[in-house]
Amino acid sequence: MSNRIRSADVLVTSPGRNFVTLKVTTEDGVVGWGDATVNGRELAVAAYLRDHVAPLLVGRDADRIEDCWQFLYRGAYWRRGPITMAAIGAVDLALWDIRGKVLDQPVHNLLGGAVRDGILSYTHASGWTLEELKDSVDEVLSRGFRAVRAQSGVPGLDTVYGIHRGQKSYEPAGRGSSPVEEMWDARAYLRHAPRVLSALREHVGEEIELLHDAHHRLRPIEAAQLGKDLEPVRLFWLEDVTTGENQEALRLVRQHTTTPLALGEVFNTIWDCKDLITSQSIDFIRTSVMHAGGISHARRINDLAALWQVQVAPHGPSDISPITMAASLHLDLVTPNLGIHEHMGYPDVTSEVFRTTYSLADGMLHPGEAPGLGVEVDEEAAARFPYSQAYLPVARRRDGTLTDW
Ligand code: CS2
Ligand code: MG
Repeated sequence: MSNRIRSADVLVTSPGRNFVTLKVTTEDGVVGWGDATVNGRELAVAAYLRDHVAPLLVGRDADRIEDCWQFLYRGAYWRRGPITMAAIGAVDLALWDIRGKVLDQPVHNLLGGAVRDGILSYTHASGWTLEELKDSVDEVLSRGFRAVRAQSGVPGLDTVYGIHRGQKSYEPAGRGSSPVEEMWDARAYLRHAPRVLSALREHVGEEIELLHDAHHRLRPIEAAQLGKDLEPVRLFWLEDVTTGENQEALRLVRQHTTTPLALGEVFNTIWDCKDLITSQSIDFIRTSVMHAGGISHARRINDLAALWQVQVAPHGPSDISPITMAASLHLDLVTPNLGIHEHMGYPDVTSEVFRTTYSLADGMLHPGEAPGLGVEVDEEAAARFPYSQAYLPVARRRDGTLTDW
C-alpha cells in the first residue's frame, strides 16, 4: 500500500460558471479532489497549481497533510494572497479527501466528530422593488429556510450587484472579456435600504432571520449610519459594511451600532482575521475554507474566533465549487462556534460535473457520511464545458470614480 502522490492535475471547467479543480492521485489509485476557484482570476490559480505546485507534490506522502501545508506556505517564501492560498487550499482539500477515502471515513469523523445534527443555512432573496423582494423572500421561506439574505434595487440606479431584474438568482460574474460597469450611489442606498428592510421585517414577522450584504461599498461613517438605522430591524447580520483592509474602520462602526457585523469573505489567512477577531470588532468571520488555505488553516481561524466569541459563518456563493461547499460542511459539523452557512446554490448544469452527497432539508445542511469529502468529479462531463472568460462587475460613482468592492 502506498499513499505517495503519483500525479496532480488541474481541470478548468465551466458547467454554468467557471471552476478550477485539482485532482490528486496516489500510487494506489486513490483520488482526492480540491477546489481552487478564484472568481474572475481562475487561470492565474490554475497556472500556479499546474506550474509550481503539482510538480512538488509528486512523490510526497499524502498522509502528511499538515507537513504538506507548511511546505507550500512557508516554503514558498511569498506568503498569503488569494492565489497562493486558494492553491494551497485545493491541495489541502484533496489530501483530506484522500485521507477519508483511505480510512473509509467522512472527513468530519477525522476532525473530531459532529458537535451538531445539522448546519443552519441561509440563502438569497432579491427583488428590484419591495413587492418583488417580498415575493422572493416568501419563495425562499416556502423551501424551508428560516434565514434569508435580502437585497433590493435602489431608486435612481439601473443595476445593483446581486439583483437581476426579473430573475430569481444571480451569477456573480458576467461572461465576456471585460467587466460590466455599473453605477453606484451610496447616499441613495443609505436612504433606501433601511426603509426596505424595515418593511420586510414587518412582512416576515420576528422569527425569521434577515441578513443583508453591503458588499464593502460604504465608507466607515456611512457604514456606522447604516448599522444604526437598521437596529430596529434586528438583522441577524450586516455583512461587509465597509472594506476589511483598514481594520480600525470596523472599530468605528462597532462603536456606533449594535447591529451584528459579518466580514471576511475575501480574507485568506488567519493574519487577515486576527485583529478583527481579537478586538471583537465583528460578530461573524466569513472566510471560505478553500480561500483560507483549506481545512488545515481554516480550523485555526475558527479556534481563534472561538476564544473571542466570534462565530464562524463560511462564505458559500456559487463561485466556489461544490468541493469547497462539502469541505466547509465537514468543518462546520465539528466547529462549536459555528453561526450559519451560506447556501447560494448552483446552476442545474453544475451537477453534471460535480456529484455531491451533502444534503439540504428545511434550511439545514449536512455533509453526509460518504468517505472523504463526498464529492466526485465527472471528468468527461467537465470536458464538455470549456472555460470561458467571465468577470465580476465593477461599480463607479456618478462622477466616474471607481468604488470599493
Ligand atoms: C457575496 C458573493 O455570497 C456573498 O456574500 O458577497 O456573491 C460575492 O460577491 C462573490 O462570491 C464574489 O465572487
Ligand atoms: Mg458577501
